[in-house]
Amino acid sequence: MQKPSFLTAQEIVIWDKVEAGEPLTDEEALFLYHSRNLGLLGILATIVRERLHGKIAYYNRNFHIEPTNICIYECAFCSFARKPGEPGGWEYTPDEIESIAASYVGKGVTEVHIVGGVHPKRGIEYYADIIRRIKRILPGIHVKAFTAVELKVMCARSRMSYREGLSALKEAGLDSLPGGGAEIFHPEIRQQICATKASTEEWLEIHRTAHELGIPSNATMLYGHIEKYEHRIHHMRLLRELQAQTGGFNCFIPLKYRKENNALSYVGEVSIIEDLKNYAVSRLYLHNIPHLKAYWPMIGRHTAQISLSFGVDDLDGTIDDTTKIYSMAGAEEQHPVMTTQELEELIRSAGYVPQERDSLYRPIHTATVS
Ligand code: V47
Ligand code: SF4
Repeated sequence: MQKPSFLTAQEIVIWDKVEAGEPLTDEEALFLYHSRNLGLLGILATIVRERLHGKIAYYNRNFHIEPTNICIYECAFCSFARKPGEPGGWEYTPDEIESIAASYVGKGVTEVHIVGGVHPKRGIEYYADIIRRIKRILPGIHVKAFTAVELKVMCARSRMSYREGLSALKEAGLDSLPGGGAEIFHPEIRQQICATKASTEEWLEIHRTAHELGIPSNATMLYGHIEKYEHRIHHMRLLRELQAQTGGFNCFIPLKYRKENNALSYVGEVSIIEDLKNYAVSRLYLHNIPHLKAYWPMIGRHTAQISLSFGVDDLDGTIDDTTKIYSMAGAEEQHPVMTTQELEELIRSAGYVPQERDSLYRPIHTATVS
């Protein structure tokens, strides 16, 4: 692409690095976060996005199971968790989870995403049984399950090391890990928003172990609350470093903090401009993580559509209304569901080419029935 003539000296240096595919420094990422030139951020992120994926925008057909919202922790940003016996809490039995899975037989879904609260009593054996039951009902399904925060506690309950716990779950049919629980890695912020759950080092160790066992994973970042740009860059630097060692991250997912019904409500929410800026800087800084996902139930379908021009190449899935984490926190999509046709139309009308993918980003050309 022709370099515009109005760029400043520092913008020219960054433009040249982006075109050459060189990693940006922390200072350059900070400079971009402070830039008011949103158009330039979109162009730069699009150079990287199109080098990696052309005009393709991926989506998949998935559904969510949130086995329980009973949780031993009290993260300041969470609207979802309840203590045992508190109104609004739920715990599905394994039979109920089986019936949820059974309701998707023949519907062409390729992935189940399982994330929930950190239950005080359940260990690896319980969750391995759930995975086995789901795979018996939907044999072809990819099971992307359990954040590092959940895994830490279930391994401890079963007196297993991370390696032993993850190996047992893999044996039962676990295919990949979702990226949740990462929040913000910097200790100044982590201490204030989720002091007691898995630490940064534990989160990274669990993902490293998964990668070593051949279990790929995603990584998230909860942004737009009390953190500063420096904390976001520190977060992404740790991910970039682990990725350089293992190559196990498929995808990065920035999660916008939503403010309803939680203890951080007083900080409010950031603007859509901030969301787009954050996608662009993530795409530019995380040069070694192949995919950038806009999680549309969180930001709404229209912002997700614009995000395709700010570095995003994946709109996640045709999520059924089975996820409550974001609707309870005030996301616009109270019952998030989009059909394949709706998602494809959303992508096409933004000037991109829809491509259904499996959980490892391999194209699916015909409907797969599980
Ligand atoms: O870690 C909780 C977030 C995460 C709020 O891997 C909130 O494809 C915003 O793991 N505002 C769990 N975010 C979700 C998760 C996930 C989500 C999407 C895609 C993938 C993937 C994984 O939900 C938590 C936390 O960061 N969260 N409360 C809130 N009020
Ligand atoms: Fe529990 Fe997760 Fe909510 Fe924290 S974010 S309170 S770990 S459900």
